Amino acid sequence: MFSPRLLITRCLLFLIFALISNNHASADDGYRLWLKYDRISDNTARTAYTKSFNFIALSGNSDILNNAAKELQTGLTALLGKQISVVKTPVGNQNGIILTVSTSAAPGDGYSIQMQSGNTVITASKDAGVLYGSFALLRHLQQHLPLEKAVGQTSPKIQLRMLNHWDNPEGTIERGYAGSSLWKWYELPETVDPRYTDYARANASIGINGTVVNNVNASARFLTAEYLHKVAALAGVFRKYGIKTYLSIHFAAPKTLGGLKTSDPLDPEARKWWIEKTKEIYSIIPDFGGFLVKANSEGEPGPQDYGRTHADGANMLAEALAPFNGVVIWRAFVYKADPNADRFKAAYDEFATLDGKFAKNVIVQVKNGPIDFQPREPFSPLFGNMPRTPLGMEFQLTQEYLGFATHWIYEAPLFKECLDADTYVTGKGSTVASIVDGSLHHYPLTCIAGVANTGSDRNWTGHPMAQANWYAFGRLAWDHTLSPEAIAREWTQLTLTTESRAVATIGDIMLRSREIYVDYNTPLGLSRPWTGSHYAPEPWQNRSSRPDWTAIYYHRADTLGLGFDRTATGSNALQQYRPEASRAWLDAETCPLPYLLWFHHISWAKKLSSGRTLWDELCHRFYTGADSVLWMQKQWAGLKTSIDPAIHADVSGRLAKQHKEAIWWRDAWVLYLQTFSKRPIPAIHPKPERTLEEVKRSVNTYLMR
Ligand code: GCW
Repeated sequence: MFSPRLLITRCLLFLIFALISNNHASADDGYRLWLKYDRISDNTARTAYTKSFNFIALSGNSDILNNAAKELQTGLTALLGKQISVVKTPVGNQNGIILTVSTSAAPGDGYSIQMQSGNTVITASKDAGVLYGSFALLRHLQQHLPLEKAVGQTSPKIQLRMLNHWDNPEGTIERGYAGSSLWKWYELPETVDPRYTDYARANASIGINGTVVNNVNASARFLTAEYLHKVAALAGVFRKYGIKTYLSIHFAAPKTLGGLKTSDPLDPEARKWWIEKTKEIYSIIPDFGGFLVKANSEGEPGPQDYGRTHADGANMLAEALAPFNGVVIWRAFVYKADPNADRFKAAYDEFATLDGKFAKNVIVQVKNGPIDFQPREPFSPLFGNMPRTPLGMEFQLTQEYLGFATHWIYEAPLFKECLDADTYVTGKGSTVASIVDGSLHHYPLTCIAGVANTGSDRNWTGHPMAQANWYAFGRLAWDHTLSPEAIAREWTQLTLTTESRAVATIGDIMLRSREIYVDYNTPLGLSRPWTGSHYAPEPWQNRSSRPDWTAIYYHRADTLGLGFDRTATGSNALQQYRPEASRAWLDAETCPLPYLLWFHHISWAKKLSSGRTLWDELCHRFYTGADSVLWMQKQWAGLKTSIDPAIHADVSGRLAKQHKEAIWWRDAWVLYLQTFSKRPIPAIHPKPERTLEEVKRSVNTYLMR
């Protein structure tokens, strides 16, 4: 029987359901990253934009320009909910977007956005600049900012803004935590996954213009014709978004692949082999970018196998690449198995004396810190000490030592800390950033690389919040003066929500996340590499084929105290810095606490500037760090109504695991260090619920998985 009441109830239920589902159209799987283009809910902003964008005028014709127009069209149509067409010339006196290329525009890859006679004009001197400007405009609109505020001009401070993928031919990723490789080598080149286009869009949207597709622990297989054609298929997608493709090479390829007797960089046959191979590469990938090289590092072959230097090796490759304007990016990540050496000093010792000996098209790529992507490191002393050799920066986006894809760490503060550090090489203000962007030493080539955190996981980075690290890297590569706060806000608005309360809360969590992690993982300047998984701290690891592959090598805990003496009474690594840069670090009394154990062996009972003894301060940090994850959880829980439910649940789960592990990691350190300090855990902290042996066992069980 027809019942009007039932009908009304049903209608109401339907309306409620429609409202809910419209709010979160469908569960968000994170695939769209920061390029969501959800319809703008702010009516005032949307109405204003709607009036301003009636067409997109593009007179030029190239893949990159067409992609710029296409992106604007897709983005605007979705953001405004109205169809906008791409035309050759502006339509009458209607307002629209005009895309133009002009030689007098912003230098390099830069662009300008101007308002002219009601039109929004994006001008650049290169097609890629127009693409970057188009993404910038979309970014602006996604934040619902007044259109006039988009006006301005910007050029990137660094020329080569690259991702380094540590992807292997069989589809695994070294230190990758978001699934397997994005590159489906088996299917390529016949099948080209549309995801490659989305990867390129994401990169172009933040100004990344280069990608090294394979692991620096390189397989020579990538240099075979078979693989070069696969790589060419990727390059074919990437170039349409202004991205050049590079390869990591295996230094011994002349021998292993070419069948030569030697790969000696001074051997004419080996040189010829590279010249021929490079010609072949350019015949297949005409705009190939160049080679990234890990040589004489962690067992990789290199010029030192033949008694030659890094410069000899790099210059051989540079010679082959020069006719094509290709570059060699030679990594400075080296250290020998010398039990008496300090790994901290290795890169400087091997490279500083080679300054000025590299060919013009060589960049030496230096990790931000002297050891290895630790949660906090002082800046590498190589920065500033090679004024005649372009030095590139290598950051790590994949969280090898930062809790993989489980722990939420926003890395922009870590990147900034290093970029803003003052080397004092030419006096105050000689920041690492001014070296990397070439302004201090007038480098002709400049480069910044991020070891990618992407993989085949639907949301690209495993942890939904780790997308922010990819994003922040690109934004800082473009402009290292941007603040981590501003980037966090921008990313959150583009990716998660524009609700101001939620944006503020998420920003707060992001900005504190790295410090919290440092506290429960490596406080006061502890470091923790060893050969293992690099996940949970295992400070007890004392056995390995080489001393610098143990954990005890780094923290140096003993009955007297803790920390690595790098002053004149120890390894004297501090001497590698300018006196003004190392002054505060030299003396344990003045050394800022975050760096204390990097440079000093401190006795357990020593009173620190905090007023606590070393032991009590360590306990304080480990406990506060682990407790602060609870704070992160609470903050996040309060955002339930502002965030897509799927993403909210995903992050909640990861935070719960992070909290559990923070306690476990705290316990691992505290219980282990207590065997040396012999001091009680201050009464204000609860005692660990397990013994050291139990903690060790749980780490082993974890590793067995
Ligand atoms: O941090 C270490 C990693 C290795 C990596 C190496 C490097 C690619 O543990 O997995 O190898 O650094 O940067 O070369």
